[in-house]
Amino acid sequence: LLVGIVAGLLLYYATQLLVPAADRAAPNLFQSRVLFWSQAAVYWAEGFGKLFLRLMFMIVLPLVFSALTLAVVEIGDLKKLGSMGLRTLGFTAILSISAVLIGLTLVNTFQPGKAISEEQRIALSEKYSTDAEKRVKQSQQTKPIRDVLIDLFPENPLQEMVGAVDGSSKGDGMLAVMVFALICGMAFTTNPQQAAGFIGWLEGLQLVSSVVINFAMKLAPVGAGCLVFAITSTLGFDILRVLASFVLTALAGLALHLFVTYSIVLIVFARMSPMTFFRGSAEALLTAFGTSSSSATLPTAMRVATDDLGFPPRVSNFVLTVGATGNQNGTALFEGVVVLFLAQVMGVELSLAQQIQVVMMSVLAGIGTAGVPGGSLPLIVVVMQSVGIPGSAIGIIMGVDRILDMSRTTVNVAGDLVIAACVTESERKIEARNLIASQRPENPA
Ligand code: DAS
Repeated sequence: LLVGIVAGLLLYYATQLLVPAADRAAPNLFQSRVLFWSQAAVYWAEGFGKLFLRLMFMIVLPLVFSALTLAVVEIGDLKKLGSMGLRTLGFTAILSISAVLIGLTLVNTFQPGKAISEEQRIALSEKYSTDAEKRVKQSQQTKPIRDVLIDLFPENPLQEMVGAVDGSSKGDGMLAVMVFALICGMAFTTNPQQAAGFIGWLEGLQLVSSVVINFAMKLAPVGAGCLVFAITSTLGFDILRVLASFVLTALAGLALHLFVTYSIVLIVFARMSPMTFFRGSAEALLTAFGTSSSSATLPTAMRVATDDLGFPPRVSNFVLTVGATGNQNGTALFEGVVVLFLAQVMGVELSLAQQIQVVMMSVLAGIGTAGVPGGSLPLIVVVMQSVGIPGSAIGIIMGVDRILDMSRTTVNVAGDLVIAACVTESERKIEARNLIASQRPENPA
């Protein structure tokens, strides 16, 4: 990241300041060669950066479809899920929706993406928009809310999958695919034995997608560095100021959710002191921050939940396992922030209906995110493209994603432990009620 930034700034000021000055002093001495090599450097750096992004784009469809379908299958048939599962789902929905709303509120309030000039916005738009994505952008902004809801249910899922990227979809593109995946998941739960073969295929698809993401994230230091170099050499220091305000907005949202929302939920629903909770879960939260992976943190979270927080294993094992893949509050919040930020940077105005769509997709994408480093990035591209933001614009934030991934993973794991605390308290209340009922003397005949 630092190499990309420093090299980009040197190139920017060389081509913007030194070359014009040299031109005035000694015309055509060496400027053309400097300009040629600087353009060549940006050209190839940008090319490698786009190759890195393509690794993520290529697994968006299989990841979204397999992760969402399996998330529903893992939650299982709501009747069989039992009351503990329903309460876990309920808390997951409350925390995820509140997370996205915090993110959207902060970005709409502070507008971090508006801090660049109009010509810089045009330069970015030209650099990142393809014609197809411009078509999606126009189509999305004029649709009435009634049609947005109808188009959630695709006429032809395959066409929606292809159309989500090239702008040819009749419906809502990836949002329609997500709804299709949820419906498939619910259908599987009616007869998982007979559908076992297809579920196994989906598990393989999800595994392959996660392996490709892991590989892409190994290239991230170079890929993100190239993307930051290309954008910094084009826009100079301004883009760094914009990225800094984006990082601060995202971190503020995550901190608000971690320390305010979770504390309120712990006090109200778990009757637990936030200080006790954060002290007891410190080891799990530090592991999440260090690994940027909810899945890698799961064993530690399970041990911390029973040994340090005192939750019963049957509650914490269930809630944490479901939560590690299905409850990603930090990611949902981050998706709201990054999508709106990039819309501001790219000059894409989002209507209220589109922002509501971002909330729905961010909550769903939070369910479908793989608990690995950078697991949400392909899904963020999906949310972006569904509201007309060019998917490749995610390259703008790639350089600063690492610290944000560490932070949002910490919030994800904390959210799973908060739900375990709430479900533990509700289980205790149910047992207390059953005990009282069982001790009540039989009614005299
Ligand atoms: N790193 C992911 C996780 O492990 C979160 C993300 O990519 O947003 O939860």
